[in-house]
Amino acid sequence: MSEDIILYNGPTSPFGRKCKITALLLEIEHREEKINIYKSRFLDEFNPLRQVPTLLVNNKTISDSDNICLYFDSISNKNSLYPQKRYWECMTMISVANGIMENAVNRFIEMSAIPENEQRPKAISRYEKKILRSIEWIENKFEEFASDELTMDQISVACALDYTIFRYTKDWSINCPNLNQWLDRITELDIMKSTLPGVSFKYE
Ligand SMILES: N[C@@H](CCC(=O)N[C@@H](CS)C(=O)NCC(=O)O)C(=O)O
Repeated sequence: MSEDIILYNGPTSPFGRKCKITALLLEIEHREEKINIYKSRFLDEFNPLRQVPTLLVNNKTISDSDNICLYFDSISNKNSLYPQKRYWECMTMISVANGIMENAVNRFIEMSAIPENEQRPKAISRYEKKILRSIEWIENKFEEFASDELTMDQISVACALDYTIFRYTKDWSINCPNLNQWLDRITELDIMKSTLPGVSFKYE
């Protein structure tokens, strides 16, 4: 029986982009719906956190981008995106990439949705430090991370770096020349071009 798979996504979510790219690479048949998360009360029934991405498989919820990607990997006939030889390194790299996305999302919300006089400069600086420190950490591991085959940690890092550039800065590229060159190559791929961020909905 073929599954009815719906990927609820947002127009700019880096977590959602990671899932969409994974679905494309693994040739998972699915329908993607870009929703305004702030007005999507219907989602609460399926995911009480009301977040994108959320996946419905025949009405069963799979929440969190990591679970969604693992699910896609488990049902695909293609080679796994999780390399067995460096499995835990890959999982840790994915977590670091998720952390970059999380801090970049929080920073953006703090700076764009909160009145200027209520913004917390210390929180913003904390988000920025974590983002930049994580990117340098990845640069220092570049040799073990970069390979010809596109793996789940690479997809996650590409989404995290591209989102950092989209919402914050590309200044990290000065100290991270390997990652910068690598990202330039990756962003030329069709899967990256066809999943570029759109116009975001107003935070409310
Ligand atoms: N840990 C989650 C994070 C997802 C997440 O933070 N999604 C954001 C969009 S980038 C969201 O839905 N925000 C709306 C909200 O939390 O109210 C994942 O990996 O899927």
